Formats: sequence, C-alpha cells, structure tokens
Amino acid sequence: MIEESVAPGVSSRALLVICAVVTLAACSRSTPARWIEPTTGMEFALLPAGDFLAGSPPSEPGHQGDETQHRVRIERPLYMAAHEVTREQWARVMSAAAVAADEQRLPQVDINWYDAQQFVNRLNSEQRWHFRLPSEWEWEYGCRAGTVTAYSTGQLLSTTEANYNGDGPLPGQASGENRRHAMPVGSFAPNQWGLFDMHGNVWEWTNDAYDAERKVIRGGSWRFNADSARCALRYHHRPQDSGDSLGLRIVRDLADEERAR
Ligand SMILES: [Ca+2]
Repeated sequence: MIEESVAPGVSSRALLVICAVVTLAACSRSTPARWIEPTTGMEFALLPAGDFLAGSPPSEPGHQGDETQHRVRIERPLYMAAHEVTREQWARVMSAAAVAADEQRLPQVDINWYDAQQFVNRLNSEQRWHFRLPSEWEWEYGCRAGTVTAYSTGQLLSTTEANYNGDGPLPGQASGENRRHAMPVGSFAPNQWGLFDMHGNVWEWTNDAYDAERKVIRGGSWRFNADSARCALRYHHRPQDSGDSLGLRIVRDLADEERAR
C-alpha cells in the first residue's frame, strides 16, 4: 500500500531510510536538552516555554499571604543550571584561591546579591553566552517541573529527598534528619526536569525585587524547616545581606540561532 502513494520506483524500504535520515537531521538541529558551560563544566537543563500556576492554595500547610495563585507564562525556553553554583565554579570565575578537594562540590555561600551579579558579569565577559540570575517565576517554574503540589515530590518532602532541617517537619509529618550543614550539590535525586536541590540545601538569589528594599530568595536551606522548601515559598533579603545558607543558581538565555530551531 505504501508503494502506491509514493513516486514510481521508490520502495517502502527506501522510504523508511529517507524518513530515518530526515528525522535524524531534525534531531541534530534541535537545541540540546543538556548543555555544559565550557570554562566551569557547569551543567544546564533546557526548560521549555509554557504556562504554570505559581503560588499555593490557602489549604497548603505553610501557605503565606504572598503566595496568591496566578498563572505565569514563560515566553521562551531557557537553560537553567542543574545545580547550585559550587565553590569550585565560583573560585574559577572569580579568580579566587583554589578550593580544597573535599569542598569543591559544596554550594557557594556567604555571598550577597551584588556578589552574585558580579559572578554572572564575569562569566558573561568571557564568552558569547548570556548568563543571569533567574526571575523568581522562572525559578518556581523550574522547581515545579510540571507539578502542582507543594513540592515536586508531592505534598510532602522527606529529608532523604532534600537537605532541609528535619527538626521542623510539616504538621502531621514525622521529623527527619537535621544535617546542620550544606551537602555537596547533587546529593539527592533531581526533579522531573533534571534540576537538583531546588528544594533545600541552600537558598538561591533571584533577580527579582520583593519590595523596594529586598530581593526574593527561593528554595529553603539546610537551616530552615520543611515549609520553607516549598515551591511557592517567597523569602527575601536585602541585596547587601549574605549568610551561610544562601547561594545562587544561574540561567542562560538561548541565543537567537537556538531559538530559531
Ligand atoms: Ca537550593
């Protein structure tokens, strides 16, 4: 039947080969799902454009008054770093002293928002890609990874799934481990989009203002309770503040030729 629908002399087998070649060519031109930044080895995951419901319902344990649910449109796909920025990556970009081998995979902390901006500026100066901090809605979009629950794991988060203070579980939830320190990035399973430690480990600066004086930080940390690690939680600090459980994760905008694919 297939031969009847194609040009004379083209067999069904030849048609299959042609289709396979065309499909392969199309795949090779698509924007890769993972991308590695060449100077630091930082790994990025491609997030699709799309809509999602930001915020949380009042019924969600830990819900705060500034988490009003609303739809957010992420207009363009973007690359989001799979991990929090590590101490080794920070030192390399900032030309700082070498980091001890057993600390290289720990997340960089004790940096304020201006330090974070300096990091992306230095990275941008070295190459043609454009890096930046995520907006808070890009951050929540990546954290949810298509889920609509309190966590990307569901309505509960165990300390076997993320590094938060297990002495402060959600109401009705059993206590968990309180590690009292950051863990090497990627110590727990990633979410559905391949992003690690969006819940807990260290807070992450975003590009957005919470109000006239403060910037939004997201994700909770090893110091904070389970409710702070929820996808919707919007915490904040003055940009000049820093702390031992506050770090960063960066994103990269797609280049024009990547958007065209
Ligand atoms: Ca984190």
